[in-house]
Amino acid sequence: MTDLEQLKTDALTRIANAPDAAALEALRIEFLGKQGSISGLMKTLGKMSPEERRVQGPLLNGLRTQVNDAIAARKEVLEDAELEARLATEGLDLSLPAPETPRGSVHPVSQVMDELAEIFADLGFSVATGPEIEDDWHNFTALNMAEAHPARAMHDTFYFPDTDGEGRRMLLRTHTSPVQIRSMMKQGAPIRIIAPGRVYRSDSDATHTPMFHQVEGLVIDKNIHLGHLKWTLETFLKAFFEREDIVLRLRPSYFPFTEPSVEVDVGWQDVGGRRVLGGDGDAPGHGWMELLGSGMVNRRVIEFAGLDPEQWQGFAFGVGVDRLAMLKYGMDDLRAFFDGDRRWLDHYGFSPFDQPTLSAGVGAKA
Ligand code: 2NL
Repeated sequence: MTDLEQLKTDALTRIANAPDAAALEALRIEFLGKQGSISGLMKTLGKMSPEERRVQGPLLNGLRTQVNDAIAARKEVLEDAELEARLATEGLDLSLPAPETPRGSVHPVSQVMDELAEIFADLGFSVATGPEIEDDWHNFTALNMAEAHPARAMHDTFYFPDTDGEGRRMLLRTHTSPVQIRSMMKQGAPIRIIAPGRVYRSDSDATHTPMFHQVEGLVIDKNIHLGHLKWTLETFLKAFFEREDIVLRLRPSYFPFTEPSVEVDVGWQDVGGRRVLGGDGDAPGHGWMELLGSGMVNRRVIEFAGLDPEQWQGFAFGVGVDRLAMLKYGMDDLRAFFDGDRRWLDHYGFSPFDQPTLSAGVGAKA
């Protein structure tokens, strides 16, 4: 027997008898690895005469292929045997619950914004967004807030040191109204939008954070009146709190951007020591809770936004998203909203798979 035949017999026997995957891998390295015996022989081809190479080349290539195939065949046998062994010994209890995959949760503020978008989409409103860094014209002037208005003061509003190209002071928006001004100027009337987002005020205590979330709504069309405002807010609040017995009380108020302005209270009742929204606030043991500000858009604001107030009118409202979330989901500390405490988020967070829908309930909890 030639050396080559000896090597082949030796290799194929040992491969066929390899007891496990590790032993088989060791054999692969021994024969076919970079420093392997067959690889070593392949390297000698280069030093041979052309005649000798013509004979040895096919022999060596054939050997390499045979060894390779033998390893693959043995590997399959070993894997089949291992699977058979596991099937014979391992039991699988299909009645056990699947292990929980770790996943994030939806913050209550985001959940409530999704719920509001869903409810207002059904009423024909689209969602509008805009910059959080604003100029004082869009944030104040266009909303009929005069140069001397107290809300413009440094101790209420975060200003940047610089101005824009037109000399306007730059600031962190104090409400999402500038989004609505921009939408009116860009798309004109009629318009039905909500503007959810972060807003900033220089304020910090147990019930105020310097950043909070607001949703404002705006309708501009022909012949819009307070009745449309009341119906829209009532429909929204009933859908949001998922109660038919929500009762509204409209109180005269003042905002520079609306005329007339109305504060909207919602009736609550005492249920086991807790205030639960619903019912007539004037009934014994009941009360009223202020929930939103609203009104008919001031004609000067319509003018500032480039529309003719003789032709177009409408209503607007604003509500704090953080407060809505606290009321609906029974959270008592506003500051916990922005602490980033995982335990709080695990407790109050929502499943990302549980999208609010009108048919399945906007506030469904996982
Ligand atoms: C509140 C409630 C409110 C508006 C916001 C608004 C927006 C435009 C025009 C007119 Cl573009 N109004 N938004 C209206 C009434 C109330 O917010 O308590 N704010 C201090």
